[in-house]
Amino acid sequence: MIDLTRPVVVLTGAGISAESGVPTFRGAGGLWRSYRASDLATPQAFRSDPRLVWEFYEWRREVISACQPNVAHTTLAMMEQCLADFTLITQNVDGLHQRAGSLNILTLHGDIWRVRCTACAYNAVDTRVPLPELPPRCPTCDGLLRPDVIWFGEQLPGTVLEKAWMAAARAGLMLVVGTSALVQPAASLPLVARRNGAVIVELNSEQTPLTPFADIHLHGSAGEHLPQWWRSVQSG
Ligand code: BJW
Ligand code: ZN
Repeated sequence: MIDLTRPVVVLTGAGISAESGVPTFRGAGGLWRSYRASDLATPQAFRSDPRLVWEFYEWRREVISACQPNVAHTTLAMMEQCLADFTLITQNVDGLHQRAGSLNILTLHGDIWRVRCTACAYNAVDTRVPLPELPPRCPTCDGLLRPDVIWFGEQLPGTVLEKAWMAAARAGLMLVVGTSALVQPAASLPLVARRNGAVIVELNSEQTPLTPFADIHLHGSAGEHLPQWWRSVQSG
């Protein structure tokens, strides 16, 4: 059933980083102070209180900087080394896939370690924790900087989304790990793959709206099941 000679595409969400200690969005750790993460990850929240939103991101950056990639991240990096046609699509902004050694990554929702200016084209990596001033200002025009991530209601970067869509459409196997499969357009990618004949394998500690459409649902933690699944697939 699993044909590794055809293109393999993996879509990941917050659940893959949970065992590294990064809180998920909709799980128990998804609250910061009394705010839901999904209420702060919006342009409206940033417009009305940029400092509050930056304090949320400062906290996330601090938590993530203390985390290490886990065995699920490293398994995906190994898969990339072994397979001729492999694409990793992630909704995560934490940079743990990159730190685990994955190379061909499409980051749908941006990167928490980059900042960009709300007034000019300035866009740069900034890994300082903590940042020297909050909210940070643009070194070029003194405008307000924001995290270089995609918030609700914002368009995903066109070229990245186009590449992800094309990868999904030509996939022979799509592995979906640790996402609630609620947030569009990422949640549609496995359905695009399925419509074009891909086998869908979902790995999640819970059922999701994707579960009824998956050919295989592996129920449990990514850290335990992903390496196990990869060993079993490799040994045929
Ligand atoms: C484990 C585990 C373990 C735990 N092992 N598993 C069509 C219909 C309805 C609405 C829309 C639509 N099209 C667009 C929208 C609006 C919106 C949307 O989808 N809303 C829905 C919620 C209803 N989408 C957008 O606004 C997107 N923009 C867009 O489409 O533009 C065009 C447009 C705009 C407006 C209208 C129409 C079109 C942009 C979405 C951007 C999402 N941004 C965020 C924040 C990023 C920055 C940051 O990190 O701060 O991205 S929100 C947040 O959700 C973050 C995540 O990447 C994303 C997905 O979350 P994820 O990864 O699934 O995490 P969780 O926590 O939800 O789930 C974790 C899962 O892991 C769970 O299932 C656990 O069981 C599991 N798990 N531990 C295995 N150890
Ligand atoms: Zn600027």
